Amino acid sequence: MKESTWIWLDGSLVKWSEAKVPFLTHALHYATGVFEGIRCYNTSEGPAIFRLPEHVSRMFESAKIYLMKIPYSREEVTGAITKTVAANGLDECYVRPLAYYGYGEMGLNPLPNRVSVGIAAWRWDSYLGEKAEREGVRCQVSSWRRIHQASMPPQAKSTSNYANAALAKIEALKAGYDEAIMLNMDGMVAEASAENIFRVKDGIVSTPPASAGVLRGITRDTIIRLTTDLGGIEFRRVDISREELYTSDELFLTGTAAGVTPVREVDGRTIGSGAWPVTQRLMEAYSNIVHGRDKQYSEWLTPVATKRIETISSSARGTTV
Ligand code: PPE
Repeated sequence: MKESTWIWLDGSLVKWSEAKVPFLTHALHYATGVFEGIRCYNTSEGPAIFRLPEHVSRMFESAKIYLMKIPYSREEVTGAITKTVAANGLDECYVRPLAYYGYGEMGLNPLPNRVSVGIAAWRWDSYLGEKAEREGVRCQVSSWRRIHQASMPPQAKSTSNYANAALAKIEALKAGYDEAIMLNMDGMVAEASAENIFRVKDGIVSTPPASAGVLRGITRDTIIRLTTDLGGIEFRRVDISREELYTSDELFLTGTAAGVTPVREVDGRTIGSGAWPVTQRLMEAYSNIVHGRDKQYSEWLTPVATKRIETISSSARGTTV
């Protein structure tokens, strides 16, 4: 991990190495946290965060599902995110806000504990490997099923959901694959461990609906919008079966961390002919948007006035949100 300098913790910037939590932090034991994954990209007009309001809204919605009260307003969290990116002097980075139940009482009821918020930002370039974008990734359909909405809310981006995702990811990596694709309890395709999935067949682009138990990805939403805006691409939100994965002309994954990544193989079956013209078109459009080269989407970018901070005097600490 490429460490940066500052982490925002409950209202102030603290040194990366000093951003520590007590061992009996509730969320550490019971996974009572909600989080986001956001990216900041370099544009010709300086660094800009992609779809920041949508990410902040999703975090507050995740908290609402869990009856968690984030002790800051959306505006304060938004301001704290841009401040963290700016203070670290980063032009391209990944941003991780986390709201979690802190130290106080043990036991399953999280409500007596204080809700803390932390925000880290660091350089995180390739998520699925250096060659993923160029060569595509190899996926395994997991033996672990995606959590069902009757047990856990899959649309909340909660830390607890990622124990399920981690089991699938570990299994795929140990079997020599790059990523896991999870089916839902009905046996239909849900999503990858940290990405949504899209299929291209006979020129039609499709992705499973939210009811398949997927996280409503913001990259997914961006790609859906692009299928309309680019023209000549038909889009459908439909359930996808396991065998439809194998017989796709193209498959690709979408996520903030992974971007838009082609899938080259699933369970030993090569996908399509090994060329991905539709995926490539969407990848290029996505890259132009996030890097501010397509002005039509400039409202999706929140500029950050980078102002690297070297030290913070103790009197300045804790004074600002
Ligand atoms: N599904 C899951 C399960 C998921 O974790 C992500 C994001 C997505 C879909 C795509 O959502 P979006 O980023 O809004 O397009 N996964 C985040 C966490 C990755 C991590 O390892 O941590 C991410 O990409 O930031």
